[in-house]
Parts: sequence; structure tokens; C-alpha cells
Amino acid sequence: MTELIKNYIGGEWRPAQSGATFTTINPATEAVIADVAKSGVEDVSAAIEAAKRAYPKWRLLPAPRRGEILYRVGQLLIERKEEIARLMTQEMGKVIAEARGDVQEAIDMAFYIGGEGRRLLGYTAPVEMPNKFGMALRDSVGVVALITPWNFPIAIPSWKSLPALIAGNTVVFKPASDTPALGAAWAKVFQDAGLPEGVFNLVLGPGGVIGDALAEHPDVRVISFTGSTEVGYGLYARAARRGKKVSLELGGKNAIIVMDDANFDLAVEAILWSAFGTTGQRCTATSRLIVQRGIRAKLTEALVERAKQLKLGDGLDESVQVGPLVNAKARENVHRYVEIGKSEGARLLCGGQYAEGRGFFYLPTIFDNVTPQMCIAQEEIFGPVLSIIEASSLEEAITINNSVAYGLSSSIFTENVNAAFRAIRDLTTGIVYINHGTTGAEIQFPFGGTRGTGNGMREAGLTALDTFTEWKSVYVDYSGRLQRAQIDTDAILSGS
Ligand code: UN1
Repeated sequence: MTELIKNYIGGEWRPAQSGATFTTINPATEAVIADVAKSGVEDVSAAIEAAKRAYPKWRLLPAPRRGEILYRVGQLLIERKEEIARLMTQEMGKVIAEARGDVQEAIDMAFYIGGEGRRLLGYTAPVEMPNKFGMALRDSVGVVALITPWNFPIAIPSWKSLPALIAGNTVVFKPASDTPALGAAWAKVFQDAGLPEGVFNLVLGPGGVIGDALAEHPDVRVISFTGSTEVGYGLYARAARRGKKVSLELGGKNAIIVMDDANFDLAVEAILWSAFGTTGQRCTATSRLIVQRGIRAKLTEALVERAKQLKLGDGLDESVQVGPLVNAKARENVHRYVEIGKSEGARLLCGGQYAEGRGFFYLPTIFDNVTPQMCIAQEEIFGPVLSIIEASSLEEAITINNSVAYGLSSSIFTENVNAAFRAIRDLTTGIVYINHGTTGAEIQFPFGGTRGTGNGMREAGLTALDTFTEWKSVYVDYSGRLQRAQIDTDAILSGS
């Protein structure tokens, strides 16, 4: 019998109340990793109840003390980095070096945001009356719900959980159905770091049922969601009816622009890494290459040659460069887009098919002769498919970059400082890279995008606190008399 991965509610590991289970499998071997609690609405309610009970005490624990627990989380992640990374490669397929990077991102977040325990800065400003003081403070909001994807199964939960906790909130966490074992490993770190019972709760199971229950429940004040646009917008609408704050991180259709004067070898390396790293399954992955006419043929040839040499396989093998797609459905979806690309008249240069053998592998795929309005140049594919689009000028390249429904990440390769600064000014994405691919954001800066990528919120950086706090403005009048703001100002001037 395989192990059962359970929910973590109120400091206890519990099966689903219904007793239902599902399985989590390794996408490289298709072997079952474990059985998992398949939760229902009643489990969600229990988790929210536990979080609600734990909130008053956690909220009043001085933030520097909360920060110390986050530092312990960081320390435990350092100790467990290899173990969690190996589990990650097995549960969702990314190659081991990238899995280590995923855990590292959470370590970085723990130490960065743990430090906020001694800041959480508000501000004071002068007030218009004598003997009166004003200040603005960040306050916690209560119970927050976090719904995360499988592609960064430790890093993204860290972007949400750690800022939520440092600010004094309690958490109900629902990880993706493809990565429940990692969700449990994440909860275990909090347990072992000594986080009080009920402050962090884990509910495993189907996204629709659990997500809807979280959006409907009156005791959940904030929902932070990363995933598909379709699900995100549905959740947003549902939560809006109850007046909840929602932070969304949705799709991307990111591009690298390569100008004729670019450092050629650097551009080749960066494109391969951003397009085919994580098997193209990053929100930040490069799926469009917008290349200036003069360098197009040479760059295309180099990319195709190199893409064909990429080593596919089980990511536990350190020499493997590209792992499988996360599941059978994801691979079917990628192939559907490849068929669409062919029918739209794009020219398939390499890949375009399943790799042989077990596991959900797909060959790194490059299309040429893609025009900006084709479906494969507009929609998020979330797989190892790169579309090459030609542009004649910087202006045209920027226009093509900006004319998609998403706005997460963009990049330009040029040695011309004027072109670089024009691009910084005119690229309308939330993240812009110069002479670097579209992936690899660091946690101390805001992460998120414009247009269909989100709803104006940002994760990471100090902006993460905006999702998980409310502002409280405080006025202290120590004059001992009624001083009417906006009205008694003349009296003050005349000294009466
Ligand atoms: C994602 O793909 O959802 O910037 C997150 C990056 C990583 C995070 C990606 N640090 O590529």
C-alpha cells in the first residue's frame, strides 16, 4: 500500500472527512508516488475554522517574533533543499538543477520577508492641527486563502505564505492537484519550524470544489491565486460578490526581441534556456522570438541545431536538460497548438511530436514564418514551443511584443544603449530584461504583469505586503479640546 498524504488542519495531519483519495504520479515514469486525501467542502470549512481560531493570538505575536519563525523556515529549507528538490523532480518533472533553484527561491523569500518582522513600515506625516499626531500602519486582514500551481511548487507557495504570515494573517493553503506531496512538504516545514497550530493549514484535492468553497466562505478575506486565466477570472468574479480582495497571477505570452547588433552567442543561450527550460512550463517562459531581419536566418539555424541536441529524460539525471510535461493532458494541449500552428501556415522546423517511450515528453519545437496574429503567437501554450516572428525595426518589434492579451515578461538583446532604454520605456510588461531571457525573476522585486496576466497586484518584493495587509490611519489628538479638521484652521492661524 502506498503512503497517504493528508491535510494539515489545526496542527494535525488528517485524511479527508469523506475518506476519498486520489493519486499523484511521476510524469517522467508514470509511476504512482502516493495516495492523497481528496478533500471536500467540509474539509475546507474545518481548515478555515482552524485558521480563524488561531488568528487572534498570531496577530498579536510581535512581528519580530513572527520573523524569527520565518528564519527557522528558511533554515529548515536549507537543510531539506536536496530532499525537497528530488521530490519535486519526481512529482512534477523539472530537472534537478531547476528544482534546487525552486527551493532556493523559497529560502531567499524566507530570509527577505522574515526581516520585515522588524520593519513592516508605515509612515507618519505632519497633521494640520497643533497637539495632534498622525500615522499610517499596515494591519493584518485575517484568514487568507492561497491557491498555487504545480510549476513552481515550493517557490510560489513561499511568495504567498511568507508575506501573509509575517503580516499576521493565518492561512489556508491549497496546492495544485499535480503536486500534493510538495504541498505537504511545505506544510511540514511550518510544523517543524514551530509555527503555532492552526496558523497554516493545508487542504489537498480538486481545485474547483476547494477554490469555490474558499471564494464563497465569509471568513476568508483575501485570495491569492496563481494559475490559468480561465480559473483565475472565475474565482475573481465569485470572490468579488463577497467583497474580497483577490490577487491574480495568470498567463504569459513572453517574447525575446533580438536586434541585429545583439551579442549572438549570448542570445542563443538565453533563448534556449528561456524557451525550453522547465519544458516551457513557466509563466515567464519565452514562447515568441521577435528577431530583426538581418540576423534572422543565422539565429534560426543556430537555435534549431541546438534545440535538436537538448537531452530529454528523467530530471534526476544531472545531465538531462529537458524534463517531461506535467501530465498527459498538458502534453495533448501542447500538441493541439502545434497542429494549429501548422494549419495556420507556420513552418515547423523541429520537434512537433511526442518523444518515444514512457513519460509525458514532447520534443523541443520551433516554428518559423509566424505572424503576430496567429493563434500560436497569441495564446499561452505552456510547453516547449517557440515561434519565430520577423520584425524590421525596434518600433515594430516592440509593437509586436505589446500586442498580446498578456503582459508578464519581455526581453531585448542589443548592444545599443539607446535601443535598450527605448525598450525599457515602451515594453508594456510587468517585467523587462535587457540582455537576459524572460525567466529568472528575483524575490526582492515585484513579480507580476499587465493586461490579462493579472489584476494589478504584484507578488514578491515589498509589494507582496499590499495583498496581505490593510492600511490603518491613526489620529491622536492630545490638545484636550475639539479641533475640527478642515474647519478650525483659521482659528489656529489667529491663535484663538
Ligand atoms: C512562474 O513561472 O510562474 O522568474 C514563476 C522566473 C521564476 C519564477 C517563475 N523566478 O522565471
